[in-house]
Amino acid sequence: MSDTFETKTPNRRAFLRGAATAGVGAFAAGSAGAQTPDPLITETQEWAQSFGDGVDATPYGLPIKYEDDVVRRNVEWLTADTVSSINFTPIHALDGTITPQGCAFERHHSGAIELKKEDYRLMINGLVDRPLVFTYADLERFPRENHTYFLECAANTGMEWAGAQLNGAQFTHGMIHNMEYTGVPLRTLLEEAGYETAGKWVYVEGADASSNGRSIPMEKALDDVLVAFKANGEALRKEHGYPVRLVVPGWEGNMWVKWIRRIEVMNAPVESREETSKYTDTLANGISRKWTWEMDAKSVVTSPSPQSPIKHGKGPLVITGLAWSGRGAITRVDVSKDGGKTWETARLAKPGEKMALTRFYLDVDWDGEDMFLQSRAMDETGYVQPTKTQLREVRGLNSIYHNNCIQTWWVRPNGEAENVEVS
Ligand SMILES: Nc1nc2c(c(=O)[nH]1)N[C@H]1C(S)=C(S)[C@@H](COP(=O)(O)O)O[C@H]1N2
Ligand SMILES: [Mo]
Repeated sequence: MSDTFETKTPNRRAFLRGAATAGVGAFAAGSAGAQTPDPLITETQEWAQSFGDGVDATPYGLPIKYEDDVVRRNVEWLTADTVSSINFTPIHALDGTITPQGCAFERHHSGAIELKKEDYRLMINGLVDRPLVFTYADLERFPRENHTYFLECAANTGMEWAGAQLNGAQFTHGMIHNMEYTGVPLRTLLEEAGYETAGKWVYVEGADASSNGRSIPMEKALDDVLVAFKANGEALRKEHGYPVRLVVPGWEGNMWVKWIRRIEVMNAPVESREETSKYTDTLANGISRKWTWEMDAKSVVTSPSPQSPIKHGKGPLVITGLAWSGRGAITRVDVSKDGGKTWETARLAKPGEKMALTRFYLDVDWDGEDMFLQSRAMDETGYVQPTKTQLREVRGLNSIYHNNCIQTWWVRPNGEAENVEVS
């Protein structure tokens, strides 16, 4: 099969037609030149000689053992311990756009807590007519909505500012996940409490020891923020804030407070730790820029990539990746095979959705030569994902957060890929 691939394929469709006749046809005719019979086809296999598992063998299903390398991973040297740490989504091994909760990256400042629904309370206080406390059961009685959004930690790709560092899309770009959330608009709860016109901000905090408090402008709070209790149809996992978390579409992950316990309506921001000494961007002149809430448009080729090398040799190759923007929908993604000299427009699996991951594909006939693979996202505001050089011109070299530059994978003739910098 791979021979046919490499020698006789002027284009993909011709290859697929050729395979159908050369392979299956030759067997049916028993013609000379047919390969050794394939026992996987001609012999009754072990799995067809006895019964498989009955229903209920696994009341809540897990991925099959052959996929057990598709897991979250952390980078040990990044943090001193795993309680205040981060791990990464295996984006190199996933397809489509929805991230299963079981492998969606986690970021905790003081560990993932266990909080029962019965013990859950959500307080709204401050500049409101009626301070209120909701139980979980109360929240379930408000009209709900479903929306799919990405959450990206502001530190995603943060280790790559000075040069190519981590070898894999999981590690360079895996502080992201994309889920379908079910929840109550924060606006509904604020209206229930009767927010006052002097209330220009909300301060949101979690029930964990870190509390992770953040100030959010009232305009955003009333726009699309959700108080969510389901993700991808099921209860939130403990690590993502069970039983209730905040969803702040398009804005940096730190604002998506997990185990949310209190929302205070205020006339000014709190200037908490998480919005001053952290999650600000130190510019070249040493001055730190604050309030960079929106995540700029960004993309990455997820395969081929260092953890997902090409194993089939030259010929038809599916190049794929993810694109997203905190300012709206992705409208276009370009892919370069030569480090940004020339670009081809990729195919979007479906039209980009606002503040959600978009899957792109570029189906190519690989000549087996070196490639410097890049992707470049554009969003509906006309914003184009910058190169690393363009980003450094504005931001200098002291930044950690909000690195949305174009990524390069050097794919070699043997199919292996490496993180390199082509700025
Ligand atoms: N209560 C609380 N909320 C939190 C955090 C936290 O440590 N505690 N971490 C924040 C950060 S920095 C990020 S990036 C996201 C991560 O969400 P996830 O763990 O579901 O991926 O949650 C945010 N919300
Ligand atoms: Mo984060």
